[in-house]
Order: sequence, then C-alpha cells, then structure tokens
Amino acid sequence: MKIAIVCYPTFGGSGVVATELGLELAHRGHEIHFITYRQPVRLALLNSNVHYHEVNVPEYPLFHYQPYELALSSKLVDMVKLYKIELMHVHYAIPHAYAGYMAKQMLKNEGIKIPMVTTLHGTDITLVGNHPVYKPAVTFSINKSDIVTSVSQSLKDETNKLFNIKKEINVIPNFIELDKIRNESQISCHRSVMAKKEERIVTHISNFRRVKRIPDIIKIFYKIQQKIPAKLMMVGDGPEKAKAEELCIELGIEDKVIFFGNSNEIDQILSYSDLFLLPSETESFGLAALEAMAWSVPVISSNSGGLPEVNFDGISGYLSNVGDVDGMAENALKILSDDATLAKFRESALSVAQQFDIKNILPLYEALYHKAINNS
Ligand code: GMT
Repeated sequence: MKIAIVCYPTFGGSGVVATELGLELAHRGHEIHFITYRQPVRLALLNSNVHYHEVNVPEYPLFHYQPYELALSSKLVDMVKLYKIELMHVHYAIPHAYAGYMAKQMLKNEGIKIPMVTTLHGTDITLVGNHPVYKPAVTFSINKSDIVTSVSQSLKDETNKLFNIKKEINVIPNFIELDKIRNESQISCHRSVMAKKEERIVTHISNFRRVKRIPDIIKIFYKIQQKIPAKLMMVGDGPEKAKAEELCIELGIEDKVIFFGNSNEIDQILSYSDLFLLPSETESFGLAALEAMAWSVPVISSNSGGLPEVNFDGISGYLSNVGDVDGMAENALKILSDDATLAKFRESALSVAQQFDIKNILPLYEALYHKAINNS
C-alpha cells in the first residue's frame, strides 16, 4: 500500500508511535510518505519505501497565526496526486484530522477518492481537543474519518464521553519493537558513569508538562533515597523542568538527581535502570512505561487513564491513585529493597511488554487500512 502518515515530528509519544509504525510498514514493503513540518526525530534513514515531505508555511505579516492546516492540506493533495497515495493515516486529531478531511474533499473534487484513518493519542482529546474553541472542529473531523483508532480502551471511553462520536472507535494499543531492543542490549553500557554499584537507578522520561506531575517524581525519589542508596535519572525537557531542579535543591538531593534534557540515549539509560516512575495526572496509554518494561524495568505509576492497560498491578510494577506519593514510594521500595524481588518484577515487566510487540500490533493497523481502502 502507498500510505501518507501525518504526525508531529517531536519527541512526544504520538510522533514516536507514528514514526515507528511508518518505518515498520516500510520494512514490510509498504511505501510510506511522512508529511509534517520537520523530519521526525526517529526518522534517521530514508530509503525507497520511506519518503519525507516537508510542509512549509510561508510567513506573511498580515497573519497573526500562520495557517498550518491550509499548508498541510495542500501538501497532502499534491503528494497524494504525485505519488498515487492510497490512504492517509493522521496521528493526533488536532489539526491533522481536520486538514486531512479538507484534503479528502479537495481530492474528491478532482475525482480522487482516498480514505483517512485517524488515530487519537490522548491529549488531543483529554486536554486540548475538549476545549470549547476546538471541540466542534474536533468532533466533526473525527466523525468524518473513515476509520478511527484510539491507543487504549480508556481513551475510547473518554472520547465517547466527551464528544458526540458516531463512528466506531477501534482500540489499537501503543507498541514496542522488541527485536530492536534485543539487538541494542548488546551495545556497551555506561552504568558506572551514572551510579555506584550499590545504588539503584530510578528513571523518568517525559516532556515535563504539568500532566506528568514532575514534583511527585522528585518527592517519591526523596523518600526512596532516604531508605536505600539510589540515583534519579530525569530525561526530557519541558515547562516543569526548572521547578523540578529547584525542588531537588530545596530537598538537598541535587547530587543524586541527573537531568539529561532531551536525549538520544534513551535506550541506553533504560538498559541500566532498575525502576521507572510515571505518576501522571492522566495518560492515555503511557508509551514511556511500555518502553521501560521492554527493557525489563518495572514501573511505579498512577492508575489513571490507560495506565492499568499496560502496567499490571503487582506484576509489572504497581499502580496508585494520582498524587499518592507515600503509596508510590512504599511500592517502589517493595520492588527495590531486595535483588530477588527486583529480578521477579523485571522478568514480569518484560513478559507484559511482549504482548505489545510490534509484530502483534502492526497487523491490526494493516487490516484496518485494507478495510478502509476496500470500502472507499
Ligand atoms: O504526553 C506525552 O508524553 C506526549 C503525548 C503526545 O501527545 O504525543 O503522548 C500521548 O500519546 C502517547 C502515544 O499514543 C501515549 O502513550 C501517551 O500516554 C499520551 N499522553 C497523554 O495522554 C498525557
């Protein structure tokens, strides 16, 4: 199939899912065209099956806001015609589903029929899309998609609760490429640079937005390090980072916390981590938790959104109510206090992650693509 993938090219989860999905589809022989405003971060190699088309938005002083949706929908029209693309898969409803629908209509006007699959990732529904200024357009473009998918049952329920959706929503969870991890686990590992042998390594990776409850992470770690030798790896960047650094100084643990910023060494950091913290206010799925589990790292998370669908309580880690810092710290210590318990949780975390291997998930998307093309 010839497929256009529209996504955000950033470090965020939806961009990562879209890019990895496109690369695996290309690996399976499909022709993939990424259409976005910058080359996606995980899209290093382009080849005959992987194309990238940049959406340019020329600056014009009259516009207070540059019209990205217009540029994107025009680019979609041009690329669909040029490469005879058969299907558009847009990730993140805002504004991609809206721009995709406009492209569909323009193409229809020229006698070209093309189906659109929209994948809802979470914040496009729970945080941004639900805002009254966007809601009518988001509802409209979801309903006008040929196929809609969401990354968890929880997000599907939430979408149906918040919006007047007339389409069936197909749940296709986030995934992980376990073969890649097996290969990368042979790379050299620099654990000793980060922590002493006797120290446990606790890790958090995110975009440091408020929804991640960054202060909770610091407070949980503060309690952990009071009981056992430990280091905290904070990977990523975002609006809450500076406050987190201040909190570490206030609590006197700045020498035990390493802030990496956005890193390309995520796999390496996870490969020597002992525990992953994700106490988010809400998380439609929690791809970062799955990535940790794939590296055999157990997860302490909140129980909100789709997190219970990936982190199994008492098996791959533990879940607590949002904000229950004491409970999360206690559970962390249960896992970290002795080697045998940690080893058991490590093993179970990996076996849960195996359920989300790309090999199991990709055929679900392919089946929907075939359905959409056949019905269009
Ligand atoms: O919150 C993030 O980490 C980024 C965000 C995004 O919009 O890309 O991630 C969302 O999509 C991911 C991929 O489907 C999910 O795994 C994340 O749980 C989801 N984030 C939230 O729901 C807060």
